[in-house]
Amino acid sequence: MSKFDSKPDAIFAEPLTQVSDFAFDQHVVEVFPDMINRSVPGYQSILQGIHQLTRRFAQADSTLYDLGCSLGAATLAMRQGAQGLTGVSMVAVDNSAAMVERCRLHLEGYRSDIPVVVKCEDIRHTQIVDASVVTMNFTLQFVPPEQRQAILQTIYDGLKPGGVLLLSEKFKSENTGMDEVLVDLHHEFKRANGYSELEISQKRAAIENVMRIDSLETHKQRLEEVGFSAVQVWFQCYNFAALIAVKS
Ligand code: GEK
Repeated sequence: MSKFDSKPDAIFAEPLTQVSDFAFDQHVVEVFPDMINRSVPGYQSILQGIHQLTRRFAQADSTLYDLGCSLGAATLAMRQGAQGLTGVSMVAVDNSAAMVERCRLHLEGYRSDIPVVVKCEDIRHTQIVDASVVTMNFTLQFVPPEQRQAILQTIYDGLKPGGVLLLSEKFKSENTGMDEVLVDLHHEFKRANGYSELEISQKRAAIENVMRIDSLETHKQRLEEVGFSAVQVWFQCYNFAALIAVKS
């Protein structure tokens, strides 16, 4: 699994007079691999799991989707997992032009028989057709909550029988006391990875309006409401979890 080359993330290192909403722009692209590895507990383990689960659930003559692909780390994990299957193609989608441009460059650096189309598109408009594996690795949390169900329905409808959605999200605990514990553990993780108190608090302020997180119960209920028959958390570290949802 590649960690890609990255400059160190120091985006929130200096005090800002006003913290603007977080955007996946060129500055973020430059530091993204460092940022996500130091901020998301278990990120590399989740990529490894996406590789394994794709190996298990990808079907011949189907399409694999990576929605919110950023620089293509999950795209690569999926592509490796599907190696050897016939008739497979991939679609990777992100609505940040800067991410998409860099993602295309990254993917060119790896050889594979499986073609990948990288689209600059809002995942709310992405059509899902003949899919066997659809991944949203920390993307749904950036979609307005009231629009999440419609995306999941489109994914469910576009999956073949036996196909799966691999959904990773930061979540909140429905128990307020426990939520505080999980949030504290995550902040300790960030401190241990070299982020200062200032960086942690400014990033928190920047992301507050753009990333609205649900509880695991809400995620599971929504997945079941759109039709998924089996929903299982397969990874969790603090307030970060990865789920698999199967279409029977
Ligand atoms: C990884 N999956 O490395 N449509 C398309 N893309 C979107 C949308 C949208 N509506 N909203 C946000 N994005 C990756 C990591 S990062 C997670 C995913 C994070 C894109 C956004 O531009 C960004 O590239 C990505 O979703 C979220 O496995 O930074 O916490």
